[in-house]
Amino acid sequence: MDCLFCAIIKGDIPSTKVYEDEYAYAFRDINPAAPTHVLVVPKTHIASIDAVSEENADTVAHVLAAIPKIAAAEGLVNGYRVVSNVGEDGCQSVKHLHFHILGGTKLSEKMA
Ligand code: DGP
Repeated sequence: MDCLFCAIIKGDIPSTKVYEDEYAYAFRDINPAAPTHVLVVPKTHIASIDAVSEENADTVAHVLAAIPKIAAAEGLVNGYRVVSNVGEDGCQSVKHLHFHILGGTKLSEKMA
């Protein structure tokens, strides 16, 4: 399967890693939308939140559990935002589930 984030996880495409464990990989977004912009992804291919099921929910829970650890390591003591775009209307450009961690400044109140 031709997946950009699978290639990043494998190390075939370079990335700036900020965190890794058995289930999750996190790296800096190439086009940061905030002073801190990290992408957290499952190591196994899941297309989006729309593909989350009973079968992969444990993996997704592990990925979510990595987020506060990454936020703490990034010094986001004042809070942050977690975003996951889904599908065409959600403007998801990479079809591998990812959570954007955005922070390091006061973010816009506007959500969409
Ligand atoms: P989304 O639009 O929600 O699917 O977010 C995809 C994000 O992935 C977008 O913010 C830019 C980022 N991105 C795309 N290609 C690369 C890449 O090759 N390396 C890194 N680090 N980030 C990428």
